[in-house]
Amino acid sequence: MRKHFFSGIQPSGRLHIGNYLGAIKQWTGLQDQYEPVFGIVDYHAMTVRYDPGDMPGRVLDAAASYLAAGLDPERSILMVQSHVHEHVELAWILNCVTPMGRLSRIPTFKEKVRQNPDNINMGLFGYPVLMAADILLYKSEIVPVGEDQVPHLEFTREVARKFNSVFGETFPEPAEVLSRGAKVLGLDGVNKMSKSLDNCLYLDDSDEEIAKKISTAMTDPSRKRRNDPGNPDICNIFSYHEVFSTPDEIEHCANGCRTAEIGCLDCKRILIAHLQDLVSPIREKRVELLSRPDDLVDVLRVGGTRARSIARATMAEVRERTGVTLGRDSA
Ligand code: AQP
Repeated sequence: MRKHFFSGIQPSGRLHIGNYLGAIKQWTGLQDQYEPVFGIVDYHAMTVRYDPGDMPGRVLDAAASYLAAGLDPERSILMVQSHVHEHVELAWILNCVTPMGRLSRIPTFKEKVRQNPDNINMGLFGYPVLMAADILLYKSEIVPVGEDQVPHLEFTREVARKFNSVFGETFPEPAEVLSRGAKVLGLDGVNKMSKSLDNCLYLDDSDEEIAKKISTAMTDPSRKRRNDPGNPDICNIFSYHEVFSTPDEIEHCANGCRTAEIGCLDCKRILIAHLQDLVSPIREKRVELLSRPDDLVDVLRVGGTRARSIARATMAEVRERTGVTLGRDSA
């Protein structure tokens, strides 16, 4: 039997190439070795202000992106987090073995507080605990994620260890699996590419939008004129080349930039072609999938049922260990 692991993306906006490289691309390669659970984590997306009327559309949109980018609902379990209540039940139990001081030191919390100063809520504070529950509910031994999630994985291991030491061996300590492109910077060249910062190349951008965004994106800030030699090491566009271009193209761009033989636009043209090749088929497939929303809902419903049966087994064990079984039905 294939082992499970859980990984997910928030339906907090359109998915972007950071989500693709940090998560979805790796996921597609793990579908034979494991029976993965890929969640659309809507409870996580509630930690910032949102319009409830938008949520169903965002979930559908994420499902279409998952499928269009190559996830196969036969080999994987595609589900919505809120369809499996055990996620929040386990999160509560894990809350009770989590020191508050440890949570307050997590860098992503500090970052979100900076971004949402007027809405610092308990959900935001406890976000890593819910994420630990997502992962541990399926007894994940690995979790493919982008670099920004490494502190959350470290925290998840600590929570698993704490639970095991208090209540007995129950959870494995999951390891993060990072890909090439585990940290994609946004088009601003400063922050990580992020839905909420809208500094993204989206998986549904048109060829024209891709060309426009890359043509106007920041490069090496010290290269002011075409004839100035540049430094690829501090150029955001070059960091994209390192992920998307061939070794020959990377060398051509690095040397051409350092010697000023090529200008930023020459370098960008090569990148634009690669990005258009990546995004076009995903965009077209998404349109086709979104024209059949009922089929997408069916995929999520079936995935929810499959995920629930794994989650129920784990929670039965967790309730046993924590002593909350008296008078309960087994489910
Ligand atoms: N820029 C990135 N580079 C590499 N990987 C990334 N991921 C996100 N951004 C990058 C990876 O995508 C997965 C899901 O992320 P998420 O949507 O659940 O949360 P996030 O990391 O907070 O993504 P965003 O776009 O920044 O969302 P908002 O703006 O709503 O907070 C994770 O595996 C993540 O590593």
